[in-house]
Amino acid sequence: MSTIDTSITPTPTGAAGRLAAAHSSPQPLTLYGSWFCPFVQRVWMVLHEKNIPHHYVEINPYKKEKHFLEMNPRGLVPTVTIELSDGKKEWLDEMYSDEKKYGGRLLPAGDGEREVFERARCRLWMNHVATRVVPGFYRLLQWTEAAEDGSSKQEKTIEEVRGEFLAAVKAFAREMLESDAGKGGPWFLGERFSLVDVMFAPWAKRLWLIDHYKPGGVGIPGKGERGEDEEVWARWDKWYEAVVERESVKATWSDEDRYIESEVGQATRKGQEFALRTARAAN
Ligand SMILES: N[C@@H](CCC(=O)N[C@@H](CS)C(=O)NCC(=O)O)C(=O)O
Repeated sequence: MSTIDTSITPTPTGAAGRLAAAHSSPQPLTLYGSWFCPFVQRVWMVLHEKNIPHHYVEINPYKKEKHFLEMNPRGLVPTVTIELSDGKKEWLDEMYSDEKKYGGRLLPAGDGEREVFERARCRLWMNHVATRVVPGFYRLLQWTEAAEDGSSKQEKTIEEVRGEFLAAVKAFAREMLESDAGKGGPWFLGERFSLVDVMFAPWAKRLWLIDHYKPGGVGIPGKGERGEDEEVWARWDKWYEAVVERESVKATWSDEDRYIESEVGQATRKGQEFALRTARAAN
């Protein structure tokens, strides 16, 4: 029998609670989400940015209920269902591309050399967020001291894990500072908000959790302590300050104290899942 705790605050609160309430009636597009989930926040932000009609349904992904698994056998949120009239299956930004009806495109559109190049550059950096920033965030947040009996030996020290995460953040900041489009800021593409910002935003908004839980915190050096990286981190500050104030980030954010309780819950669950898997593998 699994001992994994599936209890969690059941509904979004604060601004996110109001947003969910305003989208509580059926629409062709439904987002099954969890208020605490940063991957959900990405999709929720896009729906908000583009003003896409949708139905928001809160779900606890840890309770693998039958109707949820039928929609998504992986049993993960975000899960999006859509009733299509013409069988088109594309991504949200492309499907809702009419800029008169929906918000502006979130990736550079068009076939010109510049647009194609910029689109490819955006995808590269979205991939950087997915493969370096997000895993690095969790490795740091979930880092724990090795158990005294040596049963859960840490391969890396917290300084190493922090260093890897900071290197990924700094590379992102440096790209913004050094690219033609991004250097003036505040967004990755300069004046234009894009999917690259969406990809990173939910974790930027949660950086304080690392400061809350981990000795030494995120470790971004303060002004005047940045040596030759002064300009790079100043560019980071500009992006970070803009992103946490972005309307779609704030509108999809629940009451701050709820995140503490949920992160502890998630980390505990992950720890238990890991222990269960290891136990199974050992048998
Ligand atoms: N990269 C994944 C991430 C989604 C994800 O991990 N969601 C978590 C909540 S933040 C979840 O549904 N967890 C349920 C579980 O692990 O059983 C995806 O979107 O496919």
